[in-house]
Amino acid sequence: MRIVLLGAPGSGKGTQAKLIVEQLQIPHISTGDLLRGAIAAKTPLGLAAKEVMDRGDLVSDEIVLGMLKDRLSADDASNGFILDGFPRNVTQAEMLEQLFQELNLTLDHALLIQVDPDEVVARIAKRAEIEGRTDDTEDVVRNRLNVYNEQTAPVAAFYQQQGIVTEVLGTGSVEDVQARIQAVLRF
Ligand code: B4P
Repeated sequence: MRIVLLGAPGSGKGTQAKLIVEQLQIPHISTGDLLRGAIAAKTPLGLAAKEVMDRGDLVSDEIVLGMLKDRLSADDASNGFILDGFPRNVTQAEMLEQLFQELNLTLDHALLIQVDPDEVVARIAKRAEIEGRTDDTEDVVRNRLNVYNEQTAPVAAFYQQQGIVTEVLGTGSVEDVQARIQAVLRF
């Protein structure tokens, strides 16, 4: 099964993706995690991405797509995968569609996790205390929300035209959200 997870920063995409992969035994491919890995390894790509991520802006489409192409070609992705954090804008959605055509793949589900902006800010403030991510400060989170509304929200409309979007309420406990997703994916 090939799934795209959409939702605002802090909507629970990463949290839910980890639970879905346990059930479906397919890899969790998070562009945020791939970028943070490149930053930790201090690669040239990571150094370029860090500055952009620390502002809460989006890293260039070319960098992210290059990373993703390599990851999707790995053996463990041959039976499906969950894409978490990609596509982040309509250009990336179009690039992904082209990549799928080249690889002869189809997308089965686009899940849109819906959470209020106030809840998102509160969740990320809590994560900031625990993990200290440099893009989790309040100002940067507000910018990330603006970027989401301007650039990522239209991606849902893109997939809506293909009839593969399901909206899932992202509030309540992690288990509540998981149960809603399970009902959609039927596992
Ligand atoms: P991401 O790593 O994708 O970060 P995110 O949007 O904050 O999502 P995350 O997965 O961390 O949050 P989650 O909802 O799981 O992106 C970071 C940056 O990388 C971007 O700003 C951008 O610069 C760059 N980037 C990534 N992909 C890109 C792309 N394709 N193109 C360009 N740039 C890109 O969890 C949030 C918190 O909520 C957690 O602490 C969790 O414990 C908590 N939580 C989850 N579910 C909950 C629930 N039900 N109740 C209460 N708390 C909950």
